[in-house]
Amino acid sequence: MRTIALEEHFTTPAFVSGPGKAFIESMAKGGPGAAKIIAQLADISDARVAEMDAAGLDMQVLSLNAPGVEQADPEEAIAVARDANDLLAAAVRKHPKHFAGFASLPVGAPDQAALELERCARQLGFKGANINGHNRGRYLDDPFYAPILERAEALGVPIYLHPTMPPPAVMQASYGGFHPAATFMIAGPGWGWHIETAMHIMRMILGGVFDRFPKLQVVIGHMGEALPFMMPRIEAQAAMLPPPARPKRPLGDYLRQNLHYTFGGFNYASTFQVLLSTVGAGRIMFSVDYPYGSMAAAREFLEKLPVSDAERAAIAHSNAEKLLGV
Ligand code: GRE
Ligand code: ZN
Repeated sequence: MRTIALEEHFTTPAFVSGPGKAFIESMAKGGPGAAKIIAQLADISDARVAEMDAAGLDMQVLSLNAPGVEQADPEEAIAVARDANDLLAAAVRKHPKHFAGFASLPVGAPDQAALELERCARQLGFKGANINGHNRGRYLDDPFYAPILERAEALGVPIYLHPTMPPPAVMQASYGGFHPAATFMIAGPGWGWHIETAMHIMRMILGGVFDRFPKLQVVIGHMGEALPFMMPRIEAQAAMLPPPARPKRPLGDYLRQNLHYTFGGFNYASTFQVLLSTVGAGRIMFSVDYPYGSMAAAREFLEKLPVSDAERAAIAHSNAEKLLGV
């Protein structure tokens, strides 16, 4: 069974010494496992390919690690994104069966970001873009970012919305007051990253993004970032809003028409069931969240999912083949 993994990360030297410096340094303090992860991130060559072959993974669609260039000033973001995209394109040329690319975009300069997306899709053969959450506290429902969304829709490529740390004001209000490591965990990969991403999607829905760009497809990881769990409740609440505030469609429709989902290391059977019953197997796709997740563990989770063979094949590869053209 062909397996295509969609939330798979790498770093570049310019990212590690620039916009990724603080994040990588705080990760480096995370003990002995961290050094291995940092080394794995830097390799998009033969060692990664060998690990994929050993685990039975056919393709990784690669994206620059969080926090990407979204918190950098636009000039630096433009340069680091372009460099990362060129390095990724070279890796894809060298390993065309194993690797495909999601573009990094200088979202703080939306016209440039739209041009870079077009360059990546048309000239480098990338399959979409990866955006790491908010851009210095501003979210994609802000009309400022419309050129990026318009271009993605016109090119027919999805945007993978990857988590990032909440903006500083939210960090302070909601996540402060613990041991720094506990704050990182609860504001980050343990909880806040996911809630932040779910709220970003809710902003896009309530802000009318998918009404303005009805064909736009956004991919989120982590079995839907808690949205499927909350959907019956928020859909009922939103339906009672007065007409000018009420979304054009029932909220669940956006989840089934404008979003796709990946595992992202949430190899949890109960969470999968909620996602499956909310959106169906046609919108769920395999991913590892490498190197944070284990290729072998994700592959084993996929094999054991209580779904039909046809659904398993859809999740493993055919949904991604349709969405990305890989
Ligand atoms: C990620 O998915 O990008 C990630 C990190 C750091 C820790 C955990 C994690 O960048 O899933
Ligand atoms: Zn990730």
